[in-house]
Amino acid sequence: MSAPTTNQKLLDWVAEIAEMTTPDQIVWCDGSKEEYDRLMAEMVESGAAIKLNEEKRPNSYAFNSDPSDVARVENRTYIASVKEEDAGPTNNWIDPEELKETMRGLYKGCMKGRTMYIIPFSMGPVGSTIAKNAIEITDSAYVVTNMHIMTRVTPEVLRLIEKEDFFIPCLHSVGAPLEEGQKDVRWPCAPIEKKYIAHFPEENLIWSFGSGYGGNALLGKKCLALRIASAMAGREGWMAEHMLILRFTNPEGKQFHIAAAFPSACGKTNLAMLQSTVPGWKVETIGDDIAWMKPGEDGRLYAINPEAGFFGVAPGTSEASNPMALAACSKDTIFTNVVVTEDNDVWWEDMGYDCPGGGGTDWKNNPWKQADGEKGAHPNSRFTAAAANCPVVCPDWEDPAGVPIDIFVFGGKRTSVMPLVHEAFDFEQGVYMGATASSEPTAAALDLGNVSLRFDPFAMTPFIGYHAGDYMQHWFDMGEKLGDKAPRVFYVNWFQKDGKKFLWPGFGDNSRVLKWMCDRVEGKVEARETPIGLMPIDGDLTLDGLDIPAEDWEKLMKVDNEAFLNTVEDAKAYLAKFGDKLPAKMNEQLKKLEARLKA
Ligand code: O2Y
Ligand code: MN
Repeated sequence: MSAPTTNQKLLDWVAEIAEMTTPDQIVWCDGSKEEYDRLMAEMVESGAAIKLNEEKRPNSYAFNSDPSDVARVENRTYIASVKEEDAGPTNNWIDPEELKETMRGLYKGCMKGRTMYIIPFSMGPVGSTIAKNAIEITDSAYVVTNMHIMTRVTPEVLRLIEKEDFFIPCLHSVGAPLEEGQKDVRWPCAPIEKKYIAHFPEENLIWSFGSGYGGNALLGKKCLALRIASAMAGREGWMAEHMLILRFTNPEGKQFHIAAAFPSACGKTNLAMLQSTVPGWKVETIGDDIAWMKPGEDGRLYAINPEAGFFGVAPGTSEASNPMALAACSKDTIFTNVVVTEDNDVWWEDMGYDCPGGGGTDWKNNPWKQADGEKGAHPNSRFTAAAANCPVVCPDWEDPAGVPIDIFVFGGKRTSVMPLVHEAFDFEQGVYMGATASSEPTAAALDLGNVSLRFDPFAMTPFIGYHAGDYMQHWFDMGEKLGDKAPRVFYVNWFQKDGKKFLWPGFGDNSRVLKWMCDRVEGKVEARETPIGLMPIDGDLTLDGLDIPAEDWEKLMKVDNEAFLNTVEDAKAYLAKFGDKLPAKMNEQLKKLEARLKA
Protein backbone atom coordinates (compact mmCIF):
# COMPACT_ATOMS: atom_id res chain seq x y z
CA MET A 1 0.00 0.00 0.00
CA SER A 2 1.46 3.36 -0.95
CA ALA A 3 1.50 6.04 1.75
CA PRO A 4 -1.41 8.50 1.45
CA THR A 5 0.71 11.43 2.63
CA THR A 6 3.64 13.51 1.47
CA ASN A 7 4.57 14.74 4.96
CA GLN A 8 8.20 13.79 5.35
CA LYS A 9 8.16 13.85 9.17
CA LEU A 10 5.32 11.34 9.18
CA LEU A 11 6.85 9.18 6.47
CA ASP A 12 10.18 9.11 8.32
CA TRP A 13 8.52 8.20 11.61
CA VAL A 14 6.48 5.40 10.02
CA ALA A 15 9.62 4.03 8.31
CA GLU A 16 11.57 4.15 11.59
CA ILE A 17 8.83 2.32 13.50
CA ALA A 18 8.34 -0.26 10.75
CA GLU A 19 12.07 -0.97 10.71
CA MET A 20 12.10 -1.42 14.49
CA THR A 21 8.91 -3.48 14.85
CA THR A 22 9.08 -5.50 11.57
CA PRO A 23 5.34 -6.00 10.88
CA ASP A 24 4.22 -8.40 8.13
CA GLN A 25 2.22 -5.64 6.49
CA ILE A 26 1.41 -1.96 6.85
CA VAL A 27 -2.11 -0.53 6.52
CA TRP A 28 -2.92 3.18 6.45
CA CYS A 29 -6.36 3.56 8.02
CA ASP A 30 -9.02 5.83 6.55
CA GLY A 31 -11.72 5.64 9.23
CA SER A 32 -14.33 4.39 6.73
CA LYS A 33 -17.25 2.11 7.53
CA GLU A 34 -15.81 -0.35 5.01
CA GLU A 35 -12.57 -0.46 7.03
CA TYR A 36 -14.48 -0.95 10.30
CA ASP A 37 -16.64 -3.73 8.89
CA ARG A 38 -13.65 -5.48 7.32
CA LEU A 39 -11.62 -5.45 10.55
CA MET A 40 -14.60 -6.63 12.59
CA ALA A 41 -15.25 -9.45 10.10
CA GLU A 42 -11.59 -10.50 10.40
CA MET A 43 -11.77 -10.46 14.21
CA VAL A 44 -15.02 -12.45 14.24
CA GLU A 45 -13.39 -14.95 11.88
CA SER A 46 -10.32 -15.29 14.12
CA GLY A 47 -12.45 -15.71 17.27
CA ALA A 48 -11.28 -12.42 18.85
CA ALA A 49 -14.74 -10.82 18.52
CA ILE A 50 -18.31 -12.03 18.91
CA LYS A 51 -20.91 -10.55 16.58
CA LEU A 52 -23.95 -9.71 18.70
CA ASN A 53 -27.58 -10.41 17.82
CA GLU A 54 -28.29 -8.03 14.93
CA GLU A 55 -31.95 -7.64 15.93
CA LYS A 56 -31.26 -6.81 19.57
CA ARG A 57 -27.92 -5.01 19.29
CA PRO A 58 -27.37 -3.90 15.66
CA ASN A 59 -23.81 -3.53 14.40
CA SER A 60 -22.33 -4.43 17.78
CA TYR A 61 -19.55 -6.73 18.97
CA ALA A 62 -18.24 -8.19 22.20
CA PHE A 63 -14.62 -8.88 23.16
CA ASN A 64 -13.10 -10.65 26.16
CA SER A 65 -9.69 -9.45 27.23
CA ASP A 66 -6.95 -11.53 28.75
CA PRO A 67 -7.68 -11.75 32.52
CA SER A 68 -4.34 -10.02 33.17
CA ASP A 69 -5.23 -7.03 30.98
CA VAL A 70 -8.40 -5.44 32.32
CA ALA A 71 -7.65 -1.81 33.25
CA ARG A 72 -5.23 1.07 33.13
CA VAL A 73 -1.94 0.11 34.76
CA GLU A 74 -0.90 3.12 36.82
CA ASN A 75 2.18 1.43 38.28
CA ARG A 76 3.49 0.87 34.72
CA THR A 77 2.63 4.42 33.55
CA TYR A 78 5.55 6.86 33.28
CA ILE A 79 6.16 10.55 32.74
CA ALA A 80 9.67 10.50 31.30
CA SER A 81 10.51 14.20 31.46
CA VAL A 82 14.15 15.15 31.00
CA LYS A 83 14.40 16.26 34.65
CA GLU A 84 12.90 14.10 37.39
CA GLU A 85 11.63 17.16 39.27
CA ASP A 86 9.45 18.06 36.28
CA ALA A 87 7.42 14.86 36.70
CA GLY A 88 6.70 15.64 40.34
CA PRO A 89 5.51 13.47 43.21
CA THR A 90 2.31 12.18 41.56
CA ASN A 91 4.06 10.46 38.63
CA ASN A 92 6.40 7.52 38.06
CA TRP A 93 9.56 8.81 36.43
CA ILE A 94 12.33 7.14 34.44
CA ASP A 95 15.06 8.96 32.55
CA PRO A 96 13.73 9.28 28.96
CA GLU A 97 16.86 7.89 27.29
CA GLU A 98 16.96 4.91 29.65
CA LEU A 99 13.25 4.24 29.11
CA LYS A 100 13.61 4.53 25.34
CA GLU A 101 16.48 2.05 25.37
CA THR A 102 14.44 -0.44 27.40
CA MET A 103 11.38 0.04 25.22
CA ARG A 104 13.32 -0.13 21.94
CA GLY A 105 14.47 -3.54 23.13
CA LEU A 106 10.85 -4.56 23.63
CA TYR A 107 9.62 -3.01 20.37
CA LYS A 108 12.33 -4.76 18.35
CA GLY A 109 10.45 -7.22 16.11
CA CYS A 110 7.32 -6.95 18.25
CA MET A 111 4.95 -6.71 15.27
CA LYS A 112 6.29 -9.82 13.57
CA GLY A 113 3.39 -11.84 12.17
CA ARG A 114 1.07 -8.87 12.65
CA THR A 115 -0.27 -5.89 10.71
CA MET A 116 0.90 -2.41 11.55
CA TYR A 117 -2.03 0.01 11.34
CA ILE A 118 -1.41 3.73 10.95
CA ILE A 119 -4.37 5.70 12.30
CA PRO A 120 -4.61 9.42 11.49
CA PHE A 121 -6.94 10.95 14.07
CA SER A 122 -8.08 14.27 15.43
CA MET A 123 -8.79 14.91 19.09
CA GLY A 124 -11.64 17.39 18.78
CA PRO A 125 -13.67 18.47 15.75
CA VAL A 126 -11.39 18.25 12.71
CA GLY A 127 -9.78 21.64 12.05
CA SER A 128 -10.97 23.25 15.33
CA THR A 129 -8.37 25.67 16.71
CA ILE A 130 -8.64 23.79 20.01
CA ALA A 131 -8.23 20.31 18.41
CA LYS A 132 -4.97 18.39 17.87
CA ASN A 133 -3.93 16.05 15.05
CA ALA A 134 -2.21 12.81 15.86
CA ILE A 135 -1.15 9.46 14.49
CA GLU A 136 -1.44 6.19 16.38
CA ILE A 137 0.59 3.28 15.10
CA THR A 138 -0.75 0.02 16.52
CA ASP A 139 -0.69 -3.69 15.80
CA SER A 140 -4.19 -4.20 17.25
CA ALA A 141 -7.29 -4.22 15.04
CA TYR A 142 -9.35 -3.93 18.27
CA VAL A 143 -7.61 -0.61 18.92
CA VAL A 144 -8.31 0.58 15.37
CA THR A 145 -12.05 -0.13 15.65
CA ASN A 146 -12.27 1.49 19.08
CA MET A 147 -10.38 4.54 17.78
CA HIS A 148 -12.99 4.81 14.99
CA ILE A 149 -15.61 5.40 17.70
CA MET A 150 -13.60 7.33 20.28
CA THR A 151 -11.83 9.78 17.93
CA ARG A 152 -12.21 11.27 14.44
CA VAL A 153 -10.23 8.95 12.14
CA THR A 154 -10.06 10.51 8.68
CA PRO A 155 -7.61 11.24 5.83
CA GLU A 156 -8.50 14.92 6.37
CA VAL A 157 -6.14 14.73 9.34
CA LEU A 158 -3.32 13.81 6.95
CA ARG A 159 -4.08 16.95 4.91
CA LEU A 160 -3.91 19.06 8.09
CA ILE A 161 -0.63 17.41 9.09
CA GLU A 162 0.78 18.27 5.67
CA LYS A 163 -0.34 21.88 6.08
CA GLU A 164 0.88 22.33 9.65
CA ASP A 165 3.83 19.92 9.59
CA PHE A 166 2.79 18.87 13.10
CA PHE A 167 1.29 15.75 14.65
CA ILE A 168 1.45 13.95 17.97
CA PRO A 169 3.06 10.53 17.46
CA CYS A 170 1.51 7.70 19.50
CA LEU A 171 3.11 4.27 19.24
CA HIS A 172 1.32 1.20 20.52
CA SER A 173 1.99 -2.51 20.41
CA VAL A 174 0.30 -5.35 22.23
CA GLY A 175 3.79 -6.76 22.62
CA ALA A 176 3.11 -10.26 21.33
CA PRO A 177 4.94 -11.10 18.09
CA LEU A 178 3.85 -14.23 16.23
CA GLU A 179 6.37 -16.78 15.08
CA GLU A 180 5.93 -18.45 11.69
CA GLY A 181 2.83 -20.67 11.89
CA GLN A 182 2.03 -19.64 15.49
CA LYS A 183 -1.71 -19.29 16.10
CA ASP A 184 -2.80 -16.01 17.64
CA VAL A 185 -4.63 -15.89 20.98
CA ARG A 186 -7.97 -14.12 21.47
CA TRP A 187 -6.40 -11.16 23.28
CA PRO A 188 -2.65 -10.84 22.79
CA CYS A 189 -0.73 -8.83 25.37
CA ALA A 190 2.53 -8.93 27.33
CA PRO A 191 3.05 -9.80 31.01
CA ILE A 192 2.80 -6.96 33.52
CA GLU A 193 6.57 -6.50 33.91
CA LYS A 194 6.86 -5.80 30.20
CA LYS A 195 3.99 -3.32 30.07
CA TYR A 196 5.00 0.32 29.72
CA ILE A 197 2.71 3.30 29.17
CA ALA A 198 5.31 5.98 28.54
CA HIS A 199 4.96 9.70 27.99
CA PHE A 200 7.75 12.01 26.85
CA PRO A 201 6.13 15.40 27.51
CA GLU A 202 8.93 17.56 26.09
CA GLU A 203 8.62 15.71 22.77
CA ASN A 204 4.79 15.34 22.79
CA LEU A 205 5.47 11.63 22.34
CA ILE A 206 3.65 8.52 23.59
CA TRP A 207 5.01 4.96 23.60
CA SER A 208 2.80 2.17 24.89
CA PHE A 209 3.77 -1.48 25.04
CA GLY A 210 2.19 -4.70 26.22
CA SER A 211 -1.47 -3.88 26.94
CA GLY A 212 -4.45 -3.88 24.57
CA TYR A 213 -6.89 -2.41 27.08
CA GLY A 214 -8.64 0.96 27.24
CA GLY A 215 -6.55 3.86 28.44
CA ASN A 216 -3.33 1.87 27.93
CA ALA A 217 -3.99 1.32 24.24
CA LEU A 218 -6.51 3.86 22.90
CA LEU A 219 -3.79 6.47 23.09
CA GLY A 220 -5.98 9.47 22.19
CA LYS A 221 -7.74 9.28 25.54
CA LYS A 222 -5.78 9.45 28.79
CA CYS A 223 -2.27 9.47 27.25
CA LEU A 224 -2.81 12.22 24.68
CA ALA A 225 -5.92 14.13 25.74
CA LEU A 226 -4.83 14.35 29.39
CA ARG A 227 -1.17 13.58 30.11
CA ILE A 228 0.49 15.02 27.00
CA ALA A 229 -2.22 17.68 26.51
CA SER A 230 -2.01 18.89 30.13
CA ALA A 231 1.73 19.45 29.66
CA MET A 232 1.12 21.25 26.33
CA ALA A 233 -1.69 23.30 27.89
CA GLY A 234 0.55 24.28 30.80
CA ARG A 235 3.18 25.55 28.35
CA GLU A 236 0.73 27.18 25.94
CA GLY A 237 -1.87 28.76 28.25
CA TRP A 238 -4.93 26.55 27.87
CA MET A 239 -6.47 23.71 29.87
CA ALA A 240 -6.77 19.94 29.39
CA GLU A 241 -8.97 18.64 32.17
CA HIS A 242 -10.59 15.41 33.35
CA MET A 243 -14.03 16.99 33.14
CA LEU A 244 -17.45 16.24 31.72
CA ILE A 245 -19.13 19.06 29.81
CA LEU A 246 -22.89 19.60 29.83
CA ARG A 247 -25.36 22.22 28.74
CA PHE A 248 -28.17 23.08 31.14
CA THR A 249 -30.99 25.08 29.54
CA ASN A 250 -33.65 26.91 31.53
CA PRO A 251 -37.33 27.19 30.57
CA GLU A 252 -36.66 30.58 28.91
CA GLY A 253 -34.03 28.94 26.69
CA LYS A 254 -30.99 30.44 28.41
CA GLN A 255 -28.04 28.05 28.22
CA PHE A 256 -25.45 27.43 30.92
CA HIS A 257 -22.36 25.35 30.27
CA ILE A 258 -20.92 23.34 33.12
CA ALA A 259 -17.58 21.49 33.29
CA ALA A 260 -17.25 19.08 36.20
CA ALA A 261 -14.41 16.99 37.61
CA PHE A 262 -15.01 13.96 39.84
CA PRO A 263 -12.80 11.07 40.83
CA SER A 264 -13.78 7.65 39.47
CA ALA A 265 -16.96 6.00 40.80
CA CYS A 266 -18.67 9.34 41.49
CA GLY A 267 -21.14 9.03 38.58
CA LYS A 268 -19.45 11.36 36.08
CA THR A 269 -21.01 9.75 33.00
CA ASN A 270 -24.39 9.71 34.77
CA LEU A 271 -24.17 13.43 35.53
CA ALA A 272 -23.14 14.21 31.94
CA MET A 273 -26.36 12.56 30.71
CA LEU A 274 -28.60 13.50 33.60
CA GLN A 275 -32.37 13.58 33.24
CA SER A 276 -33.37 16.80 34.95
CA THR A 277 -36.18 16.65 37.51
CA VAL A 278 -36.51 20.45 37.58
CA PRO A 279 -39.55 21.28 35.44
CA GLY A 280 -38.59 22.97 32.18
CA TRP A 281 -34.83 22.58 32.69
CA LYS A 282 -33.00 20.30 30.27
CA VAL A 283 -29.52 18.72 30.29
CA GLU A 284 -27.67 17.99 27.06
CA THR A 285 -24.32 16.21 26.89
CA ILE A 286 -21.17 17.53 25.27
CA GLY A 287 -18.67 15.14 26.84
CA ASP A 288 -18.44 12.66 29.71
CA ASP A 289 -14.73 12.55 30.50
CA ILE A 290 -12.36 15.17 29.08
CA ALA A 291 -12.55 18.90 28.36
CA TRP A 292 -10.07 21.00 26.40
CA MET A 293 -10.55 24.70 27.11
CA LYS A 294 -9.05 27.87 25.64
CA PRO A 295 -9.79 31.55 26.23
CA GLY A 296 -11.78 32.92 23.29
CA GLU A 297 -11.64 36.37 21.70
CA ASP A 298 -14.31 37.61 24.10
CA GLY A 299 -12.14 36.60 27.07
CA ARG A 300 -14.38 33.71 28.12
CA LEU A 301 -13.21 30.11 28.41
CA TYR A 302 -14.38 27.87 25.51
CA ALA A 303 -14.52 24.09 25.83
CA ILE A 304 -14.58 21.21 23.39
CA ASN A 305 -14.85 17.51 24.03
CA PRO A 306 -11.74 16.11 22.33
CA GLU A 307 -13.37 12.68 22.10
CA ALA A 308 -16.09 11.37 19.79
CA GLY A 309 -17.39 8.53 21.96
CA PHE A 310 -17.84 7.16 25.45
CA PHE A 311 -15.68 4.41 26.94
CA GLY A 312 -18.15 3.89 29.76
CA VAL A 313 -18.16 1.45 32.67
CA ALA A 314 -20.87 -1.12 31.98
CA PRO A 315 -21.72 -2.51 35.46
CA GLY A 316 -24.23 -0.25 37.18
CA THR A 317 -25.44 1.29 33.93
CA SER A 318 -29.21 0.78 33.93
CA GLU A 319 -32.51 2.41 32.95
CA ALA A 320 -32.58 3.85 36.47
CA SER A 321 -28.99 5.13 36.69
CA ASN A 322 -28.35 6.25 33.12
CA PRO A 323 -30.99 5.53 30.45
CA MET A 324 -29.19 7.79 27.97
CA ALA A 325 -25.96 5.79 28.17
CA LEU A 326 -27.97 2.60 27.69
CA ALA A 327 -29.58 4.14 24.61
CA ALA A 328 -26.15 5.20 23.31
CA CYS A 329 -24.99 1.59 23.43
CA SER A 330 -28.16 0.10 21.95
CA LYS A 331 -26.36 -0.15 18.56
CA ASP A 332 -22.96 0.37 16.86
CA THR A 333 -21.17 -0.51 20.11
CA ILE A 334 -18.08 -2.46 21.13
CA PHE A 335 -18.45 -4.22 24.49
CA THR A 336 -15.41 -5.45 26.38
CA ASN A 337 -15.55 -7.98 29.24
CA VAL A 338 -19.34 -8.14 29.67
CA VAL A 339 -21.57 -11.25 29.73
CA VAL A 340 -22.74 -12.46 26.30
CA THR A 341 -26.20 -13.93 26.81
CA GLU A 342 -27.53 -17.13 25.25
CA ASP A 343 -29.28 -15.09 22.56
CA ASN A 344 -26.08 -13.15 21.81
CA ASP A 345 -26.96 -9.94 23.54
CA VAL A 346 -25.03 -8.38 26.45
CA TRP A 347 -25.61 -8.21 30.18
CA TRP A 348 -23.76 -6.96 33.24
CA GLU A 349 -24.26 -6.68 36.99
CA ASP A 350 -26.74 -4.00 38.13
CA MET A 351 -28.18 -3.59 34.65
CA GLY A 352 -31.60 -3.41 36.30
CA TYR A 353 -32.79 -6.93 35.46
CA ASP A 354 -31.62 -10.51 35.79
CA CYS A 355 -29.57 -12.03 33.02
CA PRO A 356 -32.03 -13.22 30.34
CA GLY A 357 -31.96 -17.02 30.19
CA GLY A 358 -30.14 -17.06 33.54
CA GLY A 359 -26.65 -17.07 32.10
CA GLY A 360 -24.37 -17.08 29.10
CA THR A 361 -20.66 -16.61 28.58
CA ASP A 362 -18.79 -14.58 31.18
CA TRP A 363 -15.99 -12.06 30.67
CA LYS A 364 -13.43 -14.86 30.95
CA ASN A 365 -15.16 -16.60 28.03
CA ASN A 366 -16.46 -19.43 30.24
CA PRO A 367 -20.03 -20.75 30.49
CA TRP A 368 -21.68 -18.83 33.31
CA LYS A 369 -24.88 -18.98 35.37
CA GLN A 370 -26.05 -15.98 37.36
CA ALA A 371 -27.46 -18.26 40.05
CA ASP A 372 -23.95 -19.48 40.90
CA GLY A 373 -23.24 -16.07 42.42
CA GLU A 374 -19.95 -15.21 40.64
CA LYS A 375 -19.80 -11.93 38.76
CA GLY A 376 -20.32 -12.40 35.01
CA ALA A 377 -18.98 -9.05 33.82
CA HIS A 378 -15.65 -7.65 34.96
CA PRO A 379 -16.19 -4.61 37.27
CA ASN A 380 -14.20 -2.51 34.76
CA SER A 381 -16.03 -3.89 31.71
CA ARG A 382 -16.76 -1.22 29.14
CA PHE A 383 -18.95 -0.07 26.28
CA THR A 384 -17.41 1.94 23.47
CA ALA A 385 -20.31 3.94 22.05
CA ALA A 386 -20.53 6.89 19.68
CA ALA A 387 -21.47 10.20 21.30
CA ALA A 388 -23.65 10.82 18.23
CA ASN A 389 -25.80 7.84 19.34
CA CYS A 390 -26.59 9.43 22.70
CA PRO A 391 -30.16 10.80 22.54
CA VAL A 392 -29.24 13.81 24.68
CA VAL A 393 -26.04 14.83 22.94
CA CYS A 394 -26.11 18.59 22.21
CA PRO A 395 -27.07 19.25 18.59
CA ASP A 396 -23.94 21.42 18.29
CA TRP A 397 -21.61 19.24 20.40
CA GLU A 398 -19.11 19.28 17.54
CA ASP A 399 -19.02 23.07 17.14
CA PRO A 400 -15.30 23.69 16.52
CA ALA A 401 -15.51 26.94 18.51
CA GLY A 402 -16.57 25.05 21.64
CA VAL A 403 -19.00 26.27 24.30
CA PRO A 404 -18.38 29.06 26.85
CA ILE A 405 -17.99 27.58 30.33
CA ASP A 406 -20.03 29.33 33.05
CA ILE A 407 -19.45 26.94 35.92
CA PHE A 408 -16.76 24.57 37.19
CA VAL A 409 -17.85 21.85 39.60
CA PHE A 410 -15.55 19.73 41.75
CA GLY A 411 -16.53 16.91 44.02
CA GLY A 412 -15.55 13.84 45.97
CA LYS A 413 -17.19 11.09 47.95
CA ARG A 414 -17.61 11.98 51.64
CA THR A 415 -20.19 10.33 53.87
CA SER A 416 -20.06 13.30 56.25
CA VAL A 417 -18.42 16.72 56.82
CA MET A 418 -18.65 17.98 53.21
CA PRO A 419 -22.05 19.61 52.58
CA LEU A 420 -24.19 19.02 49.50
CA VAL A 421 -22.98 22.16 47.74
CA HIS A 422 -20.92 25.25 48.38
CA GLU A 423 -19.63 27.99 46.12
CA ALA A 424 -16.15 29.50 46.18
CA PHE A 425 -15.90 33.14 47.25
CA ASP A 426 -13.69 33.73 44.20
CA PHE A 427 -11.76 31.80 41.54
CA GLU A 428 -8.65 31.45 43.71
CA GLN A 429 -10.62 29.72 46.43
CA GLY A 430 -12.13 27.61 43.63
CA VAL A 431 -8.62 26.50 42.67
CA TYR A 432 -8.03 25.53 46.30
CA MET A 433 -11.27 23.52 46.25
CA GLY A 434 -10.24 21.68 43.08
CA ALA A 435 -6.71 21.10 44.35
CA THR A 436 -7.96 19.59 47.63
CA ALA A 437 -10.85 17.53 46.21
CA SER A 438 -10.89 14.36 48.26
CA SER A 439 -12.77 11.19 49.03
CA GLU A 440 -12.95 8.89 52.01
CA PRO A 441 -10.73 5.82 51.75
CA THR A 442 -12.36 2.67 50.38
CA ALA A 443 -12.87 -0.33 52.66
CA ALA A 444 -9.76 -1.91 51.08
CA ALA A 445 -7.62 1.15 51.89
CA LEU A 446 -8.98 1.18 55.45
CA ASP A 447 -7.90 -2.45 55.80
CA LEU A 448 -4.39 -1.32 54.94
CA GLY A 449 -4.54 1.16 57.81
CA ASN A 450 -4.85 4.10 55.40
CA VAL A 451 -7.31 6.19 57.37
CA SER A 452 -6.83 9.76 56.15
CA LEU A 453 -8.58 11.28 53.16
CA ARG A 454 -7.52 10.40 49.62
CA PHE A 455 -6.78 13.58 47.74
CA ASP A 456 -7.25 13.68 44.01
CA PRO A 457 -6.53 17.22 42.81
CA PHE A 458 -8.95 18.17 40.02
CA ALA A 459 -9.58 14.38 39.62
CA MET A 460 -6.31 14.52 37.66
CA THR A 461 -3.84 12.62 39.88
CA PRO A 462 -3.01 9.89 37.35
CA PHE A 463 -3.28 12.24 34.39
CA ILE A 464 -1.14 15.31 35.11
CA GLY A 465 1.71 15.10 32.61
CA TYR A 466 4.07 17.28 34.65
CA HIS A 467 4.66 18.47 38.22
CA ALA A 468 1.33 18.71 40.05
CA GLY A 469 2.52 21.86 41.88
CA ASP A 470 3.18 23.58 38.53
CA TYR A 471 -0.19 22.33 37.34
CA MET A 472 -1.91 23.97 40.36
CA GLN A 473 -0.02 27.19 39.60
CA HIS A 474 -1.30 26.95 36.02
CA TRP A 475 -4.87 26.95 37.37
CA PHE A 476 -4.13 30.16 39.30
CA ASP A 477 -2.53 31.68 36.18
CA MET A 478 -5.59 30.81 34.09
CA GLY A 479 -7.77 32.49 36.72
CA GLU A 480 -5.68 35.65 36.41
CA LYS A 481 -5.85 35.54 32.63
CA LEU A 482 -9.65 35.10 32.63
CA GLY A 483 -10.24 37.70 35.34
CA ASP A 484 -13.93 38.45 35.87
CA LYS A 485 -14.80 36.20 32.90
CA ALA A 486 -13.56 33.11 34.76
CA PRO A 487 -16.19 30.43 35.43
CA ARG A 488 -17.77 30.41 38.90
CA VAL A 489 -16.60 27.47 41.01
CA PHE A 490 -18.70 25.09 43.13
CA TYR A 491 -17.98 21.97 45.18
CA VAL A 492 -20.58 19.21 45.57
CA ASN A 493 -20.92 16.06 47.62
CA TRP A 494 -23.81 13.79 46.63
CA PHE A 495 -22.77 11.08 49.06
CA GLN A 496 -23.55 12.10 52.66
CA LYS A 497 -25.02 9.23 54.63
CA ASP A 498 -26.97 8.57 57.78
CA GLY A 499 -25.96 5.00 58.56
CA LYS A 500 -26.56 3.11 55.35
CA LYS A 501 -29.03 5.63 53.93
CA PHE A 502 -27.92 8.33 51.49
CA LEU A 503 -29.27 11.72 52.58
CA TRP A 504 -29.52 13.09 49.04
CA PRO A 505 -31.44 11.21 46.31
CA GLY A 506 -28.80 11.93 43.65
CA PHE A 507 -29.18 10.96 39.97
CA GLY A 508 -31.73 13.25 38.20
CA ASP A 509 -32.28 15.27 41.37
CA ASN A 510 -28.72 16.54 41.14
CA SER A 511 -30.25 18.92 38.57
CA ARG A 512 -31.73 20.83 41.54
CA VAL A 513 -28.21 21.63 42.70
CA LEU A 514 -27.13 22.60 39.19
CA LYS A 515 -30.14 24.93 38.94
CA TRP A 516 -29.08 26.68 42.16
CA MET A 517 -25.64 27.20 40.62
CA CYS A 518 -27.19 28.69 37.48
CA ASP A 519 -29.42 30.95 39.60
CA ARG A 520 -26.28 32.15 41.39
CA VAL A 521 -24.54 32.88 38.09
CA GLU A 522 -27.59 34.84 36.91
CA GLY A 523 -27.72 36.76 40.19
CA LYS A 524 -31.24 35.45 40.83
CA VAL A 525 -30.47 34.23 44.35
CA GLU A 526 -28.32 35.45 47.21
CA ALA A 527 -26.22 33.03 49.26
CA ARG A 528 -25.25 32.79 52.90
CA GLU A 529 -21.63 33.12 53.88
CA THR A 530 -20.06 30.22 55.76
CA PRO A 531 -16.40 29.66 56.66
CA ILE A 532 -15.98 27.26 53.72
CA GLY A 533 -17.84 29.25 51.08
CA LEU A 534 -21.25 30.44 49.92
CA MET A 535 -24.23 28.19 50.53
CA PRO A 536 -27.91 28.13 49.56
CA ILE A 537 -30.41 30.10 51.60
CA ASP A 538 -33.23 27.75 52.60
CA GLY A 539 -35.87 27.67 49.87
CA ASP A 540 -33.51 28.69 47.04
CA LEU A 541 -32.45 25.14 46.21
CA THR A 542 -35.76 23.63 45.18
CA LEU A 543 -36.84 20.51 47.05
CA ASP A 544 -40.39 20.48 45.61
CA GLY A 545 -41.72 16.96 45.37
CA LEU A 546 -38.85 15.45 47.38
CA ASP A 547 -39.43 13.77 50.69
CA ILE A 548 -36.35 14.93 52.60
CA PRO A 549 -36.92 15.20 56.36
CA ALA A 550 -35.89 18.57 57.84
CA GLU A 551 -33.14 16.97 59.95
CA ASP A 552 -31.63 15.35 56.85
CA TRP A 553 -31.63 18.68 55.01
CA GLU A 554 -29.94 20.24 58.00
CA LYS A 555 -27.19 17.59 57.84
CA LEU A 556 -26.84 18.07 54.07
CA MET A 557 -26.28 21.80 54.59
CA LYS A 558 -24.27 21.64 57.81
CA VAL A 559 -20.76 23.08 58.16
CA ASP A 560 -19.09 21.56 61.21
CA ASN A 561 -16.06 23.82 61.78
CA GLU A 562 -14.24 21.32 64.01
CA ALA A 563 -14.69 18.45 61.58
CA PHE A 564 -13.74 20.63 58.62
CA LEU A 565 -10.52 21.66 60.37
CA ASN A 566 -9.55 17.98 60.33
CA THR A 567 -10.02 18.01 56.55
CA VAL A 568 -7.74 21.05 56.41
CA GLU A 569 -5.11 19.18 58.46
CA ASP A 570 -5.31 16.25 56.03
CA ALA A 571 -5.00 18.69 53.12
CA LYS A 572 -1.90 20.29 54.65
CA ALA A 573 -0.27 16.90 55.12
CA TYR A 574 -1.07 15.95 51.53
CA LEU A 575 0.10 19.24 50.03
CA ALA A 576 3.38 19.10 51.94
CA LYS A 577 4.65 16.61 49.38
CA PHE A 578 4.70 19.34 46.72
CA GLY A 579 7.44 21.13 48.70
CA ASP A 580 8.45 24.49 47.26
CA LYS A 581 6.46 23.76 44.09
CA LEU A 582 3.26 24.28 46.06
CA PRO A 583 1.94 27.65 44.83
CA ALA A 584 2.09 30.41 47.45
CA LYS A 585 -1.57 31.01 46.67
CA MET A 586 -2.40 27.53 47.97
CA ASN A 587 -0.79 28.35 51.31
CA GLU A 588 -2.69 31.65 51.37
CA GLN A 589 -5.96 29.80 50.81
CA LEU A 590 -5.15 27.25 53.52
CA LYS A 591 -4.44 30.04 56.00
CA LYS A 592 -7.57 31.98 55.13
CA LEU A 593 -9.75 28.88 55.40
CA GLU A 594 -8.24 27.94 58.74
CA ALA A 595 -8.77 31.47 60.06
CA ARG A 596 -12.42 31.49 58.96
CA LEU A 597 -13.02 28.08 60.55
CA LYS A 598 -11.42 29.17 63.83
CA ALA A 599 -13.11 32.59 64.00
O1 O2Y B 1 -9.45 1.11 32.57
C1 O2Y B 1 -9.40 1.81 31.55
O2 O2Y B 1 -8.53 1.64 30.70
C2 O2Y B 1 -10.36 2.88 31.33
S1 O2Y B 1 -10.15 4.21 32.41
C3 O2Y B 1 -11.35 5.38 32.00
C4 O2Y B 1 -12.18 5.19 30.93
C5 O2Y B 1 -13.12 6.13 30.60
C6 O2Y B 1 -13.19 7.27 31.35
N1 O2Y B 1 -12.37 7.48 32.39
C7 O2Y B 1 -11.49 6.55 32.76
C8 O2Y B 1 -10.65 6.88 33.97
O3 O2Y B 1 -9.87 6.09 34.46
O4 O2Y B 1 -10.77 8.03 34.44
MN1 MN C 1 -11.95 9.37 33.23
